[in-house]
Amino acid sequence: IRSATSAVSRGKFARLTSSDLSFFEKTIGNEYVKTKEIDNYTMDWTRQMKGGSECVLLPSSTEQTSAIIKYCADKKIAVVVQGGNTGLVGGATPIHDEIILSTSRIKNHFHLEPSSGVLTLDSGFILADADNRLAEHGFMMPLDLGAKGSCQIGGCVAAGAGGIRLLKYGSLHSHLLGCTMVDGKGSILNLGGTLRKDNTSLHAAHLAIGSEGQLGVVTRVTMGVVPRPTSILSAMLAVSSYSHCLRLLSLARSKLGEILSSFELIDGDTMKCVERNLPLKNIFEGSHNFYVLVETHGSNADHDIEKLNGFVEEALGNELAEDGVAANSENERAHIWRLREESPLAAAKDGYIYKFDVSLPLEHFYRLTEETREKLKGRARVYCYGHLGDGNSHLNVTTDGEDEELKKTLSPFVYNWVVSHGGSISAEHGIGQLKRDYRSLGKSAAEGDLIRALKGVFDPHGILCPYKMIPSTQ
Ligand code: 2HG
Ligand code: ZN
Repeated sequence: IRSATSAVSRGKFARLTSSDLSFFEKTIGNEYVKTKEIDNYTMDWTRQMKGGSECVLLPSSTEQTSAIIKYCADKKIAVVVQGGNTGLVGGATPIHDEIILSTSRIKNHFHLEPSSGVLTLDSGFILADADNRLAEHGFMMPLDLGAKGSCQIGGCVAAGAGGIRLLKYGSLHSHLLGCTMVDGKGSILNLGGTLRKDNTSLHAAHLAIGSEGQLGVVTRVTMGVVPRPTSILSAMLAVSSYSHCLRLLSLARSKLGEILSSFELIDGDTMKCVERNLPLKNIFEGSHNFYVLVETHGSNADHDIEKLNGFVEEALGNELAEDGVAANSENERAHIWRLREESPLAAAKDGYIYKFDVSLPLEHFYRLTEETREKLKGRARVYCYGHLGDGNSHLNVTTDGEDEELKKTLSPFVYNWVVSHGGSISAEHGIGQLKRDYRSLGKSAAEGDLIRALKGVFDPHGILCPYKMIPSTQ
């Protein structure tokens, strides 16, 4: 098990003592201070990273969180904050012996204001559970992702999660109105508010988005939610070339307009991998070079069906697509989504996996896959799937076993390629520990200085999630 891209030495933090444990037990109750069977917390979801923490704390409120962090700041105990532990870059996984503060029990408060569609909820609510509760009132969480059954809303904010319908609804920056955050001194910060419009100050709550627990622990979130679409339609198209995929994206934008909610890509090698490694069949006969999954969210089924059929007919008519299937039932819809959402699982079953999550201008999007494939010919399998509509490629490379040479050379190759083509080395998964060595690539020195200064304001002792995205100011 690796702990990071490169080894990092332990900071000058205090070692946990039995009197620390007694304080925690007194503050949150014995049963919520776990010291045994904590592998599910010390190891990341991909089971590739593991830290040596000796305890997990499960506070149930902002106040308990504040008491813990205040104590840790006083004693210089390092803390890593963890939500549903579904991240892909080890941001919530300890590296050395940081104690783990889990937000799983902070899930009491849930309040929807139905006239405005403003929701305030505690950070430990699981995304799918929150969404199900909203469904009863005709609302929906604007974000959706494969990990929805386990990821928590606080973790989504801290990770800056993107997902599969960002194309229509926008990122969390479009929705977050306020949050409660416990900073690295243990102070409770109520940032922003509940209003959709409030330009009376800097939008400080937005600093929580993508902060990876390094500025504070998000304990409560206020966000705008969206009307639940009453008509959801999906279609999959088989496509011969990447340039045709791009032309289909333009066609989808013009033909589907405001109802276009997802435009996802699966390349031919990924589809073969899905069929080889999972009990899941392609919906098309024969193989194709690319597949795009299109989804619409609207409020009038007749109108949406007409639009989607018009799009598919035109795509087939002018030969932008080789084949096309519009899902006719909930089962068919689920099937085509499984092909896309289980692509990461299929790739992981190949053996050893090197994962990337990059943003690229669309003209370069697929060239990265082609050049990586060319470079690794005969040595590795290269897959590309992702959110084409957002310019977000999930490039995944697999080998039968761990390849030391590839581990050293592949990331620098991919990241330098991405930055030199105007992209970003992390589109939606973050930096965490996996990309720490590359965190300044493509960013100006001035931006780095500003972020380090902010870290110093929020967490002057550097105890929150050390060794990761923001270098310690200590
Ligand atoms: C997805 O879009 C997730 O499926 C995971 O962001 C991507 O694991 C991956 O490569
Ligand atoms: Zn993704």
